[in-house]
Amino acid sequence: VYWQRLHFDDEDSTVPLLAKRLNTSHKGSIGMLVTIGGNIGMPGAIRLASEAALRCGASLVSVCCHEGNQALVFNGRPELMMSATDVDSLRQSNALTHAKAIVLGPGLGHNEWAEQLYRQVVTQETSYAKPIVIDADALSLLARDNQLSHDFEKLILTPHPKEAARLLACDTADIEANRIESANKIAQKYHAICVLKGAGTVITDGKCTVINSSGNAGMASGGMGDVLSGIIAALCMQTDDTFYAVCLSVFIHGYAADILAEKTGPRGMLASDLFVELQKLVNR
Ligand code: NPW
Ligand code: AMP
Ligand code: MG
Repeated sequence: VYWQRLHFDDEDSTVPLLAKRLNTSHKGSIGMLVTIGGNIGMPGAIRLASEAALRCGASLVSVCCHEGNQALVFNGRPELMMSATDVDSLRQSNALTHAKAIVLGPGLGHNEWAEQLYRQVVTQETSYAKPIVIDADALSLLARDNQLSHDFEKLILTPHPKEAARLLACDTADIEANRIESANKIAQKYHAICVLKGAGTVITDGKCTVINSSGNAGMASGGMGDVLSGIIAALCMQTDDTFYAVCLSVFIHGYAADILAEKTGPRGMLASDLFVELQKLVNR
């Protein structure tokens, strides 16, 4: 229903994908996204998520990454801000309180540093009503937790099949054999919107389920999922309809890759190649 209403595939469509930005919009009204991840060895993941968010219209993006990765994460992208480098500086910065949305997980890792950051976000009361995207290693930490101690109003989980298997304590093959049912189980278990990634990404809030039609095998390359987490957060900051924002994010993520694949073929596509097309799509 969503896809038909939006004419996503129609180049000439006059229906904008997102509401037009008001002439009076300012960076304060659109707000700040806080991204948390980028442990040693994985600066790229949080950089990709953060830069994707900027390209999709998040006004301010403030990154919390490992101290040893700062130079790499901010290199060549001075628009990015730095909120913190560990849980103590994150608390001191009040960034979580000021954030309009949060991405937790790209390149986060599983060590003590990561665990503390994860714990801070999921126990912080000011996070309960905000869009929070939990991705990548934060999904593994969530799976270890089994449940969250509080309900979040706008929680979005973006597992690939292996991460989904961790969340449901089953095998990847079970997930792949029952993708729609698996996504629904995750949505219900965690009171969240579940985005079960892979060809034909399933998006569900446990009531309404959508299967994405865009994307291609060129997306089987490192960092693609990290980009998606940034897109979702950015779009959630720009509409109150969180489910729509998530569906639209998944669609434009794949559609940007389809546009690229048409030009160059799927092999060798890089996650950061999507940025130029994404920026055009969010203005369509
Ligand atoms: P297999 O091999 O089939 O058993 P992990 P990760 C499976 C960061 N990154 N269908 C497949 O398992 C992330 O943000 C950093 C079926 C695969 O081997 C995370 O923080 C980058 N199976 C961290 O790395 C770029 C599928 O899952 C295994 C599947 C670990 O994330 C890369 C991998 O899962 C990366 O994003 C599918 N569609 N997709 C950077 N530049 O900094 C995946 N699998 O063990 O959770 O590891 O996803 O690589
Ligand atoms: P991740 O495994 O977290 O890096 O996420 C990979 C991203 O690329 C997800 O959004 C997947 O849905 C997408 N993707 C990977 N392979 C394909 C494929 N063959 N067709 C469509 N989308 C894909
Ligand atoms: Mg991933």
